[in-house]
Amino acid sequence: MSTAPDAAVAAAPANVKDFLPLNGTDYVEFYVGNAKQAAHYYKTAFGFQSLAYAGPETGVKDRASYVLVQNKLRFVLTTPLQPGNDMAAHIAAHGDGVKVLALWVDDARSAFEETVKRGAKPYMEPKEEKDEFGTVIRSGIHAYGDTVHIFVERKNYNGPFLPGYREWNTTYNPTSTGLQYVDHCVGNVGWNEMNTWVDFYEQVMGFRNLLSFDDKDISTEYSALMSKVMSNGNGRVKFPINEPAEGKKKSQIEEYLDFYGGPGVQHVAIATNNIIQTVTDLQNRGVEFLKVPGSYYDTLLDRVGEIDEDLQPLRELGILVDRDDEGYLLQIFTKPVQDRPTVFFEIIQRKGAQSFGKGNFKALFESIEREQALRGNL
Ligand code: TYF
Ligand code: FE
Repeated sequence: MSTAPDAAVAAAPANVKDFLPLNGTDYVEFYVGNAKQAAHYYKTAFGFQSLAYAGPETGVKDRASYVLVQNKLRFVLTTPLQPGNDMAAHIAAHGDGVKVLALWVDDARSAFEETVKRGAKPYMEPKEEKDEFGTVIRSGIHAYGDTVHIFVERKNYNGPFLPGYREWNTTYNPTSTGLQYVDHCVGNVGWNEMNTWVDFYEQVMGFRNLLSFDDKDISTEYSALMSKVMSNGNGRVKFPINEPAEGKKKSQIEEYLDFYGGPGVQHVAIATNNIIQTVTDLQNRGVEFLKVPGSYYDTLLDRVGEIDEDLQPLRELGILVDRDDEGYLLQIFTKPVQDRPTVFFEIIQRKGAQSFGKGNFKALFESIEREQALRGNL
Protein backbone atom coordinates (compact mmCIF):
# COMPACT_ATOMS: atom_id res chain seq x y z
CA MET A 1 0.00 0.00 0.00
CA SER A 2 1.07 3.55 -0.62
CA THR A 3 1.23 5.25 2.68
CA ALA A 4 0.16 8.83 3.00
CA PRO A 5 2.96 10.93 4.43
CA ASP A 6 2.61 12.21 7.97
CA ALA A 7 0.11 15.05 7.98
CA ALA A 8 2.48 17.05 10.16
CA VAL A 9 5.27 16.64 7.62
CA ALA A 10 3.07 17.13 4.53
CA ALA A 11 1.53 20.39 5.59
CA ALA A 12 4.40 22.60 6.62
CA PRO A 13 2.74 25.60 8.31
CA ALA A 14 2.59 28.53 5.90
CA ASN A 15 4.24 30.85 8.41
CA VAL A 16 7.41 28.74 8.60
CA LYS A 17 9.93 30.21 6.18
CA ASP A 18 11.50 27.80 3.67
CA PHE A 19 15.18 27.87 4.67
CA LEU A 20 16.20 26.54 1.24
CA PRO A 21 14.05 28.20 -1.43
CA LEU A 22 14.71 26.59 -4.82
CA ASN A 23 13.71 27.96 -8.22
CA GLY A 24 14.19 24.59 -9.93
CA THR A 25 16.93 22.47 -11.45
CA ASP A 26 19.78 24.57 -12.83
CA TYR A 27 21.70 21.84 -14.65
CA VAL A 28 22.57 18.14 -14.55
CA GLU A 29 26.29 17.41 -14.95
CA PHE A 30 27.52 14.03 -16.11
CA TYR A 31 31.13 12.85 -15.70
CA VAL A 32 31.84 10.82 -18.82
CA GLY A 33 34.77 9.06 -20.47
CA ASN A 34 34.55 11.12 -23.65
CA ALA A 35 32.58 14.35 -23.38
CA LYS A 36 33.02 15.29 -27.03
CA GLN A 37 31.28 12.11 -28.14
CA ALA A 38 28.68 12.19 -25.36
CA ALA A 39 27.71 15.73 -26.39
CA HIS A 40 27.27 14.52 -29.96
CA TYR A 41 25.04 11.68 -28.73
CA TYR A 42 22.80 13.96 -26.68
CA LYS A 43 22.51 16.41 -29.58
CA THR A 44 21.88 13.77 -32.23
CA ALA A 45 19.69 11.37 -30.29
CA PHE A 46 17.88 13.65 -27.82
CA GLY A 47 17.73 16.92 -29.76
CA PHE A 48 19.85 19.15 -27.54
CA GLN A 49 21.51 22.29 -28.89
CA SER A 50 25.04 23.53 -28.19
CA LEU A 51 25.17 26.26 -25.54
CA ALA A 52 28.63 26.67 -24.01
CA TYR A 53 32.06 25.09 -23.73
CA ALA A 54 34.91 25.16 -21.23
CA GLY A 55 38.31 23.57 -21.72
CA PRO A 56 41.96 24.37 -22.43
CA GLU A 57 40.91 26.94 -25.06
CA THR A 58 39.00 28.89 -22.39
CA GLY A 59 41.70 28.58 -19.74
CA VAL A 60 40.35 25.47 -17.99
CA LYS A 61 43.23 23.02 -18.05
CA ASP A 62 41.95 19.92 -16.24
CA ARG A 63 38.70 19.17 -18.08
CA ALA A 64 36.48 19.70 -21.09
CA SER A 65 32.83 20.53 -20.44
CA TYR A 66 30.14 20.78 -23.10
CA VAL A 67 26.88 22.48 -22.11
CA LEU A 68 23.75 21.48 -23.99
CA VAL A 69 20.35 23.10 -23.84
CA GLN A 70 16.82 22.14 -24.84
CA ASN A 71 14.03 24.45 -23.67
CA LYS A 72 14.59 24.71 -19.88
CA LEU A 73 16.86 21.66 -19.72
CA ARG A 74 20.62 22.05 -19.34
CA PHE A 75 23.01 19.09 -19.43
CA VAL A 76 26.76 19.43 -18.88
CA LEU A 77 29.06 16.66 -20.18
CA THR A 78 32.44 16.79 -18.46
CA THR A 79 35.54 14.68 -18.92
CA PRO A 80 38.96 14.94 -17.27
CA LEU A 81 41.96 15.66 -19.49
CA GLN A 82 44.48 13.91 -17.23
CA PRO A 83 44.41 10.85 -14.96
CA GLY A 84 44.67 11.04 -11.21
CA ASN A 85 41.92 13.49 -10.26
CA ASP A 86 38.44 13.21 -8.74
CA MET A 87 36.76 13.20 -12.17
CA ALA A 88 38.90 10.30 -13.40
CA ALA A 89 38.29 8.44 -10.14
CA HIS A 90 34.55 8.99 -10.50
CA ILE A 91 34.54 7.54 -14.00
CA ALA A 92 36.74 4.60 -12.99
CA ALA A 93 34.39 3.78 -10.12
CA HIS A 94 31.02 4.48 -11.69
CA GLY A 95 31.37 4.59 -15.45
CA ASP A 96 29.53 7.48 -17.07
CA GLY A 97 27.09 8.93 -14.57
CA VAL A 98 25.56 11.95 -12.93
CA LYS A 99 27.93 13.88 -10.66
CA VAL A 100 25.96 17.08 -10.06
CA LEU A 101 22.28 17.83 -9.58
CA ALA A 102 22.56 21.62 -9.60
CA LEU A 103 19.79 23.67 -8.01
CA TRP A 104 18.92 27.24 -8.95
CA VAL A 105 18.75 29.53 -5.93
CA ASP A 106 18.61 33.27 -5.23
CA ASP A 107 21.23 33.03 -2.48
CA ALA A 108 23.95 30.40 -2.76
CA ARG A 109 25.71 31.54 0.46
CA SER A 110 22.54 31.13 2.49
CA ALA A 111 21.80 27.74 0.83
CA PHE A 112 25.25 26.56 1.92
CA GLU A 113 25.03 27.94 5.45
CA GLU A 114 21.51 26.68 6.10
CA THR A 115 22.21 23.15 4.88
CA VAL A 116 25.69 22.83 6.42
CA LYS A 117 24.44 23.97 9.82
CA ARG A 118 21.80 21.20 9.57
CA GLY A 119 24.47 18.58 8.91
CA ALA A 120 25.29 18.70 5.19
CA LYS A 121 28.85 17.74 4.29
CA PRO A 122 30.43 20.65 2.37
CA TYR A 123 31.54 19.99 -1.21
CA MET A 124 32.20 23.54 -2.42
CA GLU A 125 32.52 26.60 -0.18
CA PRO A 126 30.56 29.56 -1.60
CA LYS A 127 32.61 30.87 -4.50
CA GLU A 128 32.19 33.99 -6.63
CA GLU A 129 32.89 33.52 -10.32
CA LYS A 130 33.04 36.61 -12.56
CA ASP A 131 33.40 37.46 -16.21
CA GLU A 132 32.21 40.20 -18.56
CA PHE A 133 28.60 38.99 -18.16
CA GLY A 134 28.48 39.43 -14.39
CA THR A 135 28.88 37.33 -11.28
CA VAL A 136 27.71 33.83 -10.37
CA ILE A 137 27.95 32.46 -6.84
CA ARG A 138 28.03 28.70 -6.43
CA SER A 139 28.30 26.46 -3.39
CA GLY A 140 27.82 22.73 -2.95
CA ILE A 141 27.08 19.88 -0.58
CA HIS A 142 27.43 16.11 -0.76
CA ALA A 143 24.38 13.90 -1.32
CA TYR A 144 24.13 10.08 -1.71
CA GLY A 145 27.19 8.23 -2.98
CA ASP A 146 29.52 10.53 -4.90
CA THR A 147 26.62 12.67 -6.10
CA VAL A 148 26.58 16.33 -5.10
CA HIS A 149 24.16 19.26 -5.11
CA ILE A 150 25.56 22.57 -6.31
CA PHE A 151 23.56 25.72 -5.53
CA VAL A 152 23.75 28.23 -8.37
CA GLU A 153 22.97 31.91 -7.81
CA ARG A 154 22.81 33.66 -11.18
CA LYS A 155 20.66 36.73 -10.52
CA ASN A 156 23.60 39.03 -11.36
CA TYR A 157 24.64 37.13 -14.47
CA ASN A 158 23.52 37.20 -18.10
CA GLY A 159 26.16 35.09 -19.86
CA PRO A 160 25.51 31.88 -21.80
CA PHE A 161 26.17 29.55 -18.83
CA LEU A 162 28.81 30.23 -16.18
CA PRO A 163 32.03 32.25 -16.01
CA GLY A 164 34.85 30.16 -17.52
CA TYR A 165 32.59 28.99 -20.34
CA ARG A 166 32.35 30.59 -23.72
CA GLU A 167 29.45 30.46 -26.11
CA TRP A 168 29.60 27.33 -28.25
CA ASN A 169 28.51 28.08 -31.77
CA THR A 170 28.24 25.10 -34.07
CA THR A 171 26.36 24.64 -37.28
CA TYR A 172 25.37 21.12 -36.20
CA ASN A 173 22.27 21.56 -34.04
CA PRO A 174 19.62 18.89 -34.62
CA THR A 175 16.05 20.02 -33.98
CA SER A 176 14.51 19.70 -30.53
CA THR A 177 12.57 16.55 -29.68
CA GLY A 178 10.31 18.63 -27.42
CA LEU A 179 12.03 17.85 -24.12
CA GLN A 180 11.16 20.69 -21.72
CA TYR A 181 12.54 20.46 -18.18
CA VAL A 182 13.60 18.05 -15.42
CA ASP A 183 10.48 16.61 -13.78
CA HIS A 184 12.31 14.52 -11.16
CA CYS A 185 15.66 12.81 -10.51
CA VAL A 186 15.75 9.44 -8.81
CA GLY A 187 18.54 8.19 -6.57
CA ASN A 188 19.32 4.57 -5.79
CA VAL A 189 20.79 4.05 -2.33
CA GLY A 190 22.10 0.97 -0.54
CA TRP A 191 20.36 -1.60 1.66
CA ASN A 192 18.72 0.04 4.67
CA GLU A 193 19.99 3.46 3.63
CA MET A 194 16.72 4.93 2.40
CA ASN A 195 15.68 6.44 5.69
CA THR A 196 19.08 8.06 6.14
CA TRP A 197 18.55 9.88 2.84
CA VAL A 198 14.89 10.63 3.52
CA ASP A 199 16.06 12.23 6.78
CA PHE A 200 18.77 14.11 4.88
CA TYR A 201 16.29 15.63 2.43
CA GLU A 202 13.83 16.43 5.24
CA GLN A 203 16.17 17.80 7.85
CA VAL A 204 19.12 19.16 5.88
CA MET A 205 17.26 20.42 2.81
CA GLY A 206 13.75 21.05 4.19
CA PHE A 207 12.03 18.68 1.74
CA ARG A 208 8.99 16.60 2.63
CA ASN A 209 7.96 13.03 1.87
CA LEU A 210 5.20 13.23 -0.78
CA LEU A 211 4.63 9.52 -1.40
CA SER A 212 5.98 6.18 -0.28
CA PHE A 213 5.92 2.83 -2.01
CA ASP A 214 6.86 -0.36 -0.28
CA ASP A 215 7.72 -3.78 -1.60
CA LYS A 216 4.03 -4.79 -1.68
CA ASP A 217 3.27 -2.04 -4.19
CA ILE A 218 6.13 -2.82 -6.41
CA SER A 219 7.58 -6.24 -5.95
CA THR A 220 7.11 -8.36 -9.00
CA GLU A 221 7.97 -11.99 -8.90
CA TYR A 222 11.65 -11.14 -8.56
CA SER A 223 12.60 -7.52 -8.35
CA ALA A 224 11.74 -5.72 -5.18
CA LEU A 225 12.34 -2.18 -4.11
CA MET A 226 11.07 0.53 -1.85
CA SER A 227 10.73 4.14 -2.90
CA LYS A 228 10.01 7.45 -1.19
CA VAL A 229 9.41 10.64 -3.12
CA MET A 230 10.97 13.74 -1.56
CA SER A 231 9.86 17.19 -2.72
CA ASN A 232 10.96 20.71 -1.90
CA GLY A 233 8.41 23.26 -0.66
CA ASN A 234 7.21 24.60 -4.03
CA GLY A 235 7.31 21.17 -5.73
CA ARG A 236 9.77 22.25 -8.43
CA VAL A 237 12.40 19.78 -7.23
CA LYS A 238 11.41 16.16 -6.67
CA PHE A 239 13.88 13.47 -5.69
CA PRO A 240 12.49 9.95 -5.30
CA ILE A 241 14.85 7.62 -3.40
CA ASN A 242 14.92 3.87 -4.11
CA GLU A 243 16.31 1.15 -1.89
CA PRO A 244 16.54 -2.51 -2.89
CA ALA A 245 14.30 -4.99 -1.11
CA GLU A 246 14.65 -8.73 -0.69
CA GLY A 247 12.92 -10.61 -3.51
CA LYS A 248 13.13 -14.03 -5.10
CA LYS A 249 16.00 -12.89 -7.26
CA LYS A 250 18.27 -9.91 -7.56
CA SER A 251 16.53 -6.53 -7.31
CA GLN A 252 17.02 -4.13 -10.24
CA ILE A 253 18.28 -1.64 -7.63
CA GLU A 254 20.93 -4.13 -6.52
CA GLU A 255 21.99 -4.61 -10.13
CA TYR A 256 22.42 -0.84 -10.39
CA LEU A 257 24.43 -0.65 -7.14
CA ASP A 258 26.71 -3.48 -8.30
CA PHE A 259 27.47 -1.84 -11.63
CA TYR A 260 27.56 1.77 -10.46
CA GLY A 261 29.71 0.78 -7.51
CA GLY A 262 27.34 2.24 -4.95
CA PRO A 263 24.55 4.80 -4.70
CA GLY A 264 23.88 7.27 -7.48
CA VAL A 265 21.37 8.78 -9.85
CA GLN A 266 19.24 6.05 -11.45
CA HIS A 267 17.05 8.09 -13.76
CA VAL A 268 16.33 11.63 -14.80
CA ALA A 269 12.69 12.16 -15.79
CA ILE A 270 12.20 14.80 -18.48
CA ALA A 271 8.87 16.46 -19.20
CA THR A 272 7.37 16.91 -22.65
CA ASN A 273 4.12 18.58 -23.78
CA ASN A 274 3.57 15.98 -26.50
CA ILE A 275 4.88 12.56 -25.59
CA ILE A 276 3.73 10.87 -28.80
CA GLN A 277 5.68 13.37 -30.93
CA THR A 278 8.72 13.33 -28.61
CA VAL A 279 8.97 9.54 -28.41
CA THR A 280 8.41 9.16 -32.17
CA ASP A 281 11.31 11.59 -32.72
CA LEU A 282 13.56 9.91 -30.15
CA GLN A 283 12.93 6.43 -31.59
CA ASN A 284 13.66 7.71 -35.10
CA ARG A 285 16.99 9.01 -33.78
CA GLY A 286 17.92 5.65 -32.28
CA VAL A 287 16.97 6.04 -28.62
CA GLU A 288 15.99 2.61 -27.26
CA PHE A 289 13.02 2.22 -24.94
CA LEU A 290 11.75 -0.56 -22.71
CA LYS A 291 8.77 -2.42 -24.13
CA VAL A 292 5.72 -3.85 -22.39
CA PRO A 293 3.61 -6.71 -23.78
CA GLY A 294 0.76 -5.77 -26.15
CA SER A 295 -1.71 -7.11 -23.59
CA TYR A 296 -0.93 -4.00 -21.47
CA TYR A 297 -2.94 -1.98 -24.01
CA ASP A 298 -5.88 -4.41 -24.24
CA THR A 299 -7.06 -3.41 -20.77
CA LEU A 300 -5.53 0.08 -20.57
CA LEU A 301 -8.72 2.11 -20.93
CA ASP A 302 -10.48 -0.04 -18.32
CA ARG A 303 -7.71 0.94 -15.92
CA VAL A 304 -7.29 4.63 -16.70
CA GLY A 305 -10.63 5.67 -18.25
CA GLU A 306 -10.92 8.13 -21.08
CA ILE A 307 -7.75 9.84 -22.31
CA ASP A 308 -7.11 12.47 -25.01
CA GLU A 309 -4.64 10.31 -26.96
CA ASP A 310 -5.37 7.59 -29.50
CA LEU A 311 -4.49 4.14 -28.21
CA GLN A 312 -2.75 2.99 -31.37
CA PRO A 313 0.32 5.30 -31.26
CA LEU A 314 0.69 4.66 -27.53
CA ARG A 315 0.72 0.92 -28.24
CA GLU A 316 3.16 1.26 -31.15
CA LEU A 317 5.55 3.41 -29.16
CA GLY A 318 5.19 1.57 -25.83
CA ILE A 319 4.03 4.62 -23.85
CA LEU A 320 2.52 3.79 -20.43
CA VAL A 321 -0.45 5.58 -18.85
CA ASP A 322 -1.54 5.89 -15.23
CA ARG A 323 -4.27 7.85 -13.46
CA ASP A 324 -4.56 9.30 -9.96
CA ASP A 325 -7.25 11.47 -8.38
CA GLU A 326 -5.84 14.64 -9.98
CA GLY A 327 -5.59 13.45 -13.57
CA TYR A 328 -3.39 11.14 -15.59
CA LEU A 329 0.19 10.88 -16.83
CA LEU A 330 1.97 9.26 -19.75
CA GLN A 331 5.50 7.91 -19.31
CA ILE A 332 8.12 5.73 -20.97
CA PHE A 333 11.62 4.62 -19.96
CA THR A 334 14.76 4.35 -22.07
CA LYS A 335 17.13 1.46 -21.75
CA PRO A 336 20.35 2.38 -19.90
CA VAL A 337 22.27 4.92 -22.00
CA GLN A 338 25.73 3.45 -21.35
CA ASP A 339 27.09 -0.09 -21.31
CA ARG A 340 26.73 -0.47 -17.58
CA PRO A 341 23.08 -1.08 -16.58
CA THR A 342 22.96 2.15 -14.62
CA VAL A 343 21.59 5.55 -15.70
CA PHE A 344 18.47 5.81 -17.89
CA PHE A 345 15.88 8.45 -18.75
CA GLU A 346 12.15 8.69 -18.32
CA ILE A 347 10.03 10.80 -20.66
CA ILE A 348 6.88 12.01 -18.92
CA GLN A 349 3.82 14.06 -19.84
CA ARG A 350 1.59 15.06 -16.95
CA LYS A 351 -2.07 15.76 -17.54
CA GLY A 352 -3.02 16.72 -14.02
CA ALA A 353 -1.49 13.74 -12.23
CA GLN A 354 1.33 14.65 -9.84
CA SER A 355 2.17 11.02 -9.00
CA PHE A 356 4.81 8.69 -10.45
CA GLY A 357 2.98 5.93 -12.32
CA LYS A 358 2.37 3.41 -9.56
CA GLY A 359 -0.18 1.61 -11.74
CA ASN A 360 2.63 0.90 -14.22
CA PHE A 361 5.17 -0.43 -11.75
CA LYS A 362 4.34 -4.09 -12.33
CA ALA A 363 4.47 -3.93 -16.14
CA LEU A 364 7.54 -1.66 -16.02
CA PHE A 365 9.50 -3.76 -13.55
CA GLU A 366 8.73 -6.96 -15.45
CA SER A 367 10.12 -5.24 -18.51
CA ILE A 368 13.26 -4.17 -16.60
CA GLU A 369 13.65 -7.75 -15.37
CA ARG A 370 13.51 -9.13 -18.91
CA GLU A 371 16.49 -6.87 -19.73
CA GLN A 372 18.21 -7.87 -16.49
CA ALA A 373 17.80 -11.55 -17.45
CA LEU A 374 19.30 -10.87 -20.91
CA ARG A 375 22.35 -9.42 -19.14
CA GLY A 376 22.56 -12.51 -16.90
CA ASN A 377 21.97 -10.39 -13.80
CA LEU A 378 18.66 -11.69 -12.50
O1 TYF B 1 10.31 7.83 -10.50
C1 TYF B 1 9.54 6.93 -10.26
O2 TYF B 1 9.20 6.67 -9.12
C2 TYF B 1 8.92 6.18 -11.41
C3 TYF B 1 8.92 4.71 -11.25
O3 TYF B 1 13.44 1.56 -10.74
C4 TYF B 1 10.18 3.99 -11.14
O4 TYF B 1 9.55 6.56 -12.58
C5 TYF B 1 10.64 3.64 -9.90
C6 TYF B 1 11.75 2.83 -9.77
C7 TYF B 1 12.40 2.38 -10.90
C8 TYF B 1 11.98 2.75 -12.16
C9 TYF B 1 10.87 3.57 -12.26
FE1 FE C 1 10.46 8.36 -12.50
